[in-house]
Amino acid sequence: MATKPPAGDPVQDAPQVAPPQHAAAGLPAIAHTLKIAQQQMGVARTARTLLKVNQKDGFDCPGCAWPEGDKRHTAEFCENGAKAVAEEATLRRVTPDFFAAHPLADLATRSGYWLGQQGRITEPMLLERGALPEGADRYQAIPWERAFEIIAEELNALGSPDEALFYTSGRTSNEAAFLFQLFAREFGTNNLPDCSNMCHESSGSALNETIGVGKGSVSLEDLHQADLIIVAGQNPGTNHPRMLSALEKAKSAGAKIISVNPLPEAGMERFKNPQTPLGMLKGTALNDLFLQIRIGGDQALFRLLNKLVIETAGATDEAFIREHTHGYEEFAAAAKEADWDETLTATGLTRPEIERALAMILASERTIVCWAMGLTQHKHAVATIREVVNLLLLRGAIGRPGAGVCPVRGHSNVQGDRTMGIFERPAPAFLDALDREFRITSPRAHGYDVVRSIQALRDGKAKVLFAMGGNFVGATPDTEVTEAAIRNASLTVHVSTKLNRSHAVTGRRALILPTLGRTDKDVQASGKQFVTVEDSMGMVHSSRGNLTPASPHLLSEPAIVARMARAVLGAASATPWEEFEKDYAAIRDRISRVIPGFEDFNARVARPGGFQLPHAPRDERRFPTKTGKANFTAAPVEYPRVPAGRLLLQTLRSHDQYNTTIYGLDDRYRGITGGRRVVMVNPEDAAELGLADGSYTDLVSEWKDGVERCAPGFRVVHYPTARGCAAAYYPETNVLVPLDSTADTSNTPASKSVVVRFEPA
Ligand SMILES: Nc1nc2c(c(=O)[nH]1)N[C@H]1C(S)=C(S)[C@@H](COP(=O)(O)OP(=O)(O)OC[C@H]3O[C@@H](n4cnc5c(=O)[nH]c(N)nc54)[C@H](O)[C@@H]3O)O[C@H]1N2
Ligand SMILES: Nc1nc2c(c(=O)[nH]1)N[C@H]1C(S)=C(S)[C@@H](COP(=O)(O)OP(=O)(O)OC[C@H]3O[C@@H](n4cnc5c(=O)[nH]c(N)nc54)[C@H](O)[C@@H]3O)O[C@H]1N2
Ligand SMILES: [Mo]
Repeated sequence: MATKPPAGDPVQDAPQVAPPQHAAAGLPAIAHTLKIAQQQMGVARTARTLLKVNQKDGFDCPGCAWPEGDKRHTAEFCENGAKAVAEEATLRRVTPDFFAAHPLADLATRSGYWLGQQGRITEPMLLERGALPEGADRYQAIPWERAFEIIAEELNALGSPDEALFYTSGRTSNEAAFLFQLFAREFGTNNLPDCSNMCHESSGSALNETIGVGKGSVSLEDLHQADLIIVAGQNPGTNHPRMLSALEKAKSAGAKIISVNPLPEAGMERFKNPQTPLGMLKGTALNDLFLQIRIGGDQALFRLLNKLVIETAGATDEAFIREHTHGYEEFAAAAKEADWDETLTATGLTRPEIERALAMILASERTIVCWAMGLTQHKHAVATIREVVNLLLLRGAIGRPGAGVCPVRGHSNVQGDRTMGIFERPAPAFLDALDREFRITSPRAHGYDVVRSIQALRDGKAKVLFAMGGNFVGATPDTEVTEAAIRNASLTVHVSTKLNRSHAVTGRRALILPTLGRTDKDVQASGKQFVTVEDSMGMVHSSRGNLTPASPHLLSEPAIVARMARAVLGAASATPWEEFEKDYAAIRDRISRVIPGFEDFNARVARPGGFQLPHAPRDERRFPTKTGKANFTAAPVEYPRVPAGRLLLQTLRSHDQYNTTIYGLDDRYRGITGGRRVVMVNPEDAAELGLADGSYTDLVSEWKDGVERCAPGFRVVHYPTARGCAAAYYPETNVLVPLDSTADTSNTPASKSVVVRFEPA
C-alpha cells in the first residue's frame, strides 16, 4: 500500500527521529516561534501582533483556553500561542485566482498542511458540484447577498428544520455564538453540534451529574495555592504551555505534582520558563511522581486509590461527606471490591508506585486534579471522570481554596460557546429565558451532537451543514464514512479564516464565507467593536483585534449570522438582527437578560480583566444536582482489553499543530522532525510484533462491525510509551476511529482507544 502523501502535494512526509527531550520551552521555543511568525507575518507585523496577545487592551489568544494571570508579562504569549497568532495574521492570501487554478479535484488531493499554508481566504466563494464538465468543478467568487440567498433557498426548502445542522468550533466569540444559537432556534432546531462533543463533553456529563455544574471549580489562584496537583491525560507543554508557569509557581510554594500518562511528556518533566533568566538556564523539574499508566487504566487507578483512602483512618473528610454529599455508602461498598491485581493489570503500574501516589494524596490538604483528552476520549470516559470526582469528594477537596476539579479546555472560547447556548440538549430553563426575551417558541426536542449529525447526513435525515468555524470533515472520526456522509448533503457552508479539508469535501453546493479572526480589527456602523470570551476557569473578558483585515470583503461572525437570519427568516423574525450587527453591545444587553451570571454585562466587561462567572460548588459549596448534594457515583470499573498481537492506539497532537491546523512537520519534544506519519510503539512490544524502528507499517483498526479501517504508511518509532499502547497523530489517524466507538453518556468519539493491528509494508 501507498506510503506516499496525497498525489500532487509537494509536502514530503519523511520523518526523522532523535531521542525525546526532557525539558520544555526555553530558548529553542523562542527561536522556533520567531521563525514561524516571521515566515507568515514578516518582522514588523510579528512585533506589533505578538505584543498584543492577552494584554488587557489586546486580543484573546486564539491558542488555548488557559486563563491569563492578573500580572501580565509584556510578552504574555507562549510558543504555541504565537504560532496560532502567526497562522491567522499571515500575509498569505487565498484569492479567487487561487480557486481558478485549483479545482475541487485538486484541493481534494492536498494535505491539511498544504491547504492551511495557502493563507487567509479573501472573498465569499460558491461551488456547485457537477455544474462544470467532469473534473472541472471549482469555487467561484460571489457577492455576499447571493450567498445568503442560496442559504435561504436551501434552508427554506427543507422538509423540516431538523434537516439542518449548525456546527460551532470553539473560537467563536460569545456574541457570535449567542446569535447563532438564537438563529437556529428561531429557525426551529436544536441541532447545534459543536467541537465540545468531541472534546470535554465527557467532563461536562460527569461534572453535571456529580457536582451540578459542568465546569471546572478552580481559579488560577487556587492552582498557585494547591499542595498537590494531579495532571492526568494531558500534555500541557504542547497544548497549554502557559499552564507550566502556574505549575512552576505552585511548585515553588511547595506543591507536589503527579502526572498520570502513558507517555513521559517533556513539559511535565522540566519547564524552562522563558519569562525568567534562571528559568531559561536551569528550569524547574515539575513531576514528583510519574505514573506511566496504560491507556484507559485511569478509572481502575482512581477506584483503588479511593478504596485505600476510605480504609485509612481519618483520611476522609467526614463532615463534608455528611453535610454535602449523597451516595457515600453505596460508593464505599463498591470501592471495597477494588482489587490490587486487577488494578495492576489495568494500569500496568507497580504496587509501590500506587502506594507512593496514595501517600502523596494523604499528605495533601489542597488537591487539584487537572485533565484533558487523555481522560475524555474513551468508552468509559464519563465513569473515569466521576471516579476522579469521588476522590475529591472523599477528601472534601471541592469548594475550598487550593482544591477542586480542573478540566483544562481546548479551544479558546469553547466553554463560552456552551454558556451561550451552543448545545444540542439545552436546559428547559435556558430556552424559557430565551423565549421570554425574544418572544419566540424554541423547539424542545433534543438535537444531534457531532456523531449523530454525521449519522443523520449518512442516512439522508440531514441535508444542510452550516459550520461556524472549525474543520468538521477533518476533525471528526471515521473519515471515509464521514466524507461520504458530507457528499450526501445538498449544501455545506463554512465560515472560515483558512482553507481545510472541509472545503475540499462538500455537499452538492458549497459555500465558503470568509470571516475576521481574533487579531483583526472589527468596525461596524456604530464604530470599532470588541467581542468577549470565557476561559477555562470561568473568567469572561473582552478581546479586540488590531490588524487590518486580510481583505475588505470579510464579514465578522456576528454580521454573518445577522445577515443570514434576515435572509432566511425574513419578516417572520421580530429580532432586531440589524441592530445586533451594528453594535455588539446590543447583543450583550440581551445576553445579560437571558443568561444567569451576565447581569450588567456591558459595564462589568469594561473593567480591565473582566469578571468571573458564579460557580455554586466553588463559591458556596452548593451543589445544584438532582439530589441537591454532591453525588458519589459507583460505576463498574472498566478498562480496554486488547487481543493478542494488537495494541491500543491513542490519536494525539504533535507540537506543531493546532487540531487540524498543521503549523509544521516537527514534534520537537518527542524528537520527531520532518514528518507526521509516525507510530510510537514501546520497544518491547515492537520486538514481539516484529516492528523494527524505522520500518514502515499500515495501521488497521479492528471494530465489532467487522469493517477493517486502514491508515497506510506509518514509520515505526520505538518510543518509551506504556506497554501495550501506541500513539499516532490526529487527524491522519481519524480514519481508524469507528463512528460508533464513543463514550457512554457523552457520545464523544473514543479517539484515545483504538485497537489496531500492524501490517508491515
Ligand atoms: N498547541 C496546541 N494547543 C492546543 C491544541 C493543539 O492542537 N495544539 N488543541 C486544543 C484543544 S481543542 C484541546 S481539547 C487541548 C488538548 O490537550 P491534550 O488533551 O493535552 O491533547 P492530546 O494531544 O490529545 O493529549 C492527550 C494526552 O493524554 C495522554 N493520554 C492518552 N490516553 C491516555 C489515558 O488513557 N490515560 C491517561 N492518563 N493519559 C492518556 C496522552 O499521552 C497525551 O499526553 O489542547 C488545546 N490546545
Ligand atoms: N482522532 C482525534 N480526533 C479529534 C481529537 C483527537 O484528539 N483525536 N480531538 C477533538 C477535539 S478535542 C476537538 S476540539 C476537535 C476540533 O475540531 P474543530 O474545532 O472543528 O477543528 P479545528 O482544526 O480546530 O478547526 C480549524 C479551522 O477553523 C477555522 N478557523 C480558525 N479560526 C477561526 C475563526 O476565528 N473563525 C472562524 N469562523 N473560523 C476559524 C479555520 O478555517 C481552520 O482551518 O477535534 C476533535 N477530533
Ligand atoms: Mo478540544
